[in-house]
Amino acid sequence: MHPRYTLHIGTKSFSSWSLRPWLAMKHAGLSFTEDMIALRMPDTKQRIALVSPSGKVPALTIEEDGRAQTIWDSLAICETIAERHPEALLWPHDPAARAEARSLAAEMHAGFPDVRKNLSMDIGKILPTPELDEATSAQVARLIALWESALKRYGGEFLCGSFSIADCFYAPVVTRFETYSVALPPASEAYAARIQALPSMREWRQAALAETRPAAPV
Ligand SMILES: N[C@@H](CCC(=O)N[C@@H](CS)C(=O)NCC(=O)O)C(=O)O
Repeated sequence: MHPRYTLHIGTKSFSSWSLRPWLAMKHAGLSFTEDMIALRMPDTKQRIALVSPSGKVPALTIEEDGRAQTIWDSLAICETIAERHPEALLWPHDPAARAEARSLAAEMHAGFPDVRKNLSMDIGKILPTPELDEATSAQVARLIALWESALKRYGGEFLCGSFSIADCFYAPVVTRFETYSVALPPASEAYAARIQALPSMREWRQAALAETRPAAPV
């Protein structure tokens, strides 16, 4: 029996963590049910608690052989999907590229707190570039440096050659740089344009633009 996947995600305009495994699952060509829980609403916590033991989205429920299991956390979901669907090559085939892709995804997953706070994802909006403090500026510089270095080393369209989980992890950054008009060197600019042009990114963006936003954050 084929597994039945349900991906629990947050509001597409804001939920950068949800975008990552959603892109990985789309890239793997999987069919899955999407369960969107509106963030920043009075009942958000309560609704997430029903589907995710960590109280956060994304979470993936897999129903298979009469059992259901929930995997929470964006990186754990991507790893699980990569393991179950090796043919999708969600991690690069070459061991050195694979190790680098893992480092890139892990660095994003664990780092860049000031970029996440001060340049928060708000898909489709163009907002004034904020005055960046030292920590945020250093993190933006590191993001650009790691893109430039990976793009140069692998000479491909994506960070580690072909599209991988590393790209899923940096896709929200692409939208943040657009929203806050962060200037990029040519290779990074071209990379950002390639990510934005992916059919899956366009699909997510279109859905984000059609969302009803909360009148004020709660
Ligand atoms: N480390 C987690 C972070 C997940 C996370 O912070 N999710 C946010 C939405 S993007 C959330 O669920 N917040 C709870 C809330 O808004 O009540 C992951 O990688 O999945």
